[in-house]
Amino acid sequence: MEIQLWKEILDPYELAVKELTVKFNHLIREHRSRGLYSPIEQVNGRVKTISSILDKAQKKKIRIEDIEEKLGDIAGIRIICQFVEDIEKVVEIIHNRTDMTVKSEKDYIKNTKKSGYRSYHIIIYYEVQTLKGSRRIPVEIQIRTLAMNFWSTIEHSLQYKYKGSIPEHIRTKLTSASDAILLLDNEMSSVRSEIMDAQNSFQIQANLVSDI
Ligand code: 0O2
Repeated sequence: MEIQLWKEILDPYELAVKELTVKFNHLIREHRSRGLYSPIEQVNGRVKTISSILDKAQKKKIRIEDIEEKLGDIAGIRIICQFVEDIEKVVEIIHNRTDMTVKSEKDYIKNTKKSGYRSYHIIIYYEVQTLKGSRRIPVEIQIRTLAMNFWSTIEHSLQYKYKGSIPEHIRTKLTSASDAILLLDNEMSSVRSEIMDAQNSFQIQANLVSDI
């Protein structure tokens, strides 16, 4: 398929990612400007590159004409939270929104992947307006803690480096690092309310200074 055609196909996905990034960032600002703790710490978005779309389609034996229907993560949003408890809150926010329809969910926090990967995935439908009218775009939202994100970013780079076949001795280290991340998240949860209080009073101070 020609590059130009791919660009046209991916254009509404780009729009969906841009709009959703703005909306989730706005949620962070809304919480903070009201002196409330934000369950979302950070938001990133991306549209899969053409080469990684084709790689994944080949791996999953998906025909080119079925890619849009069968690949749920062409458009992706990553929401990073401070604490595991915040993830539930974000899931609830997404369920309650009228501009996002939940298509499916995967809880890799309760059901950790064999690799040690943890994250909560939700595929939503999100409507965008294009020159050709409205389009319902599937978007995969990955929600995870800062610690889970640290692990998965490192593991993702290693998968890339070793082309998917990470050597056994490194796999063993990744498994124990994943266990350590679980412990770290649990420890942090036990001081969550103290940290939230400290951050709220810091935010209120910052708002007062910016009002002067
Ligand atoms: P990239 O480069 O991040 O886009 P399935 O439902 O299993 O048929 P799929 O799409 O593999 O299909 O679903 P899954 O398992 O929910 O994974 C989707 C995405 O989650 C992956 O996209 C990764 O971003 C992330 N992910 C899943 N498993 C792992 C893992 O073991 N380690 C890391 N680091 N990330 C993982 P891509 O397209 O694989 O990669």
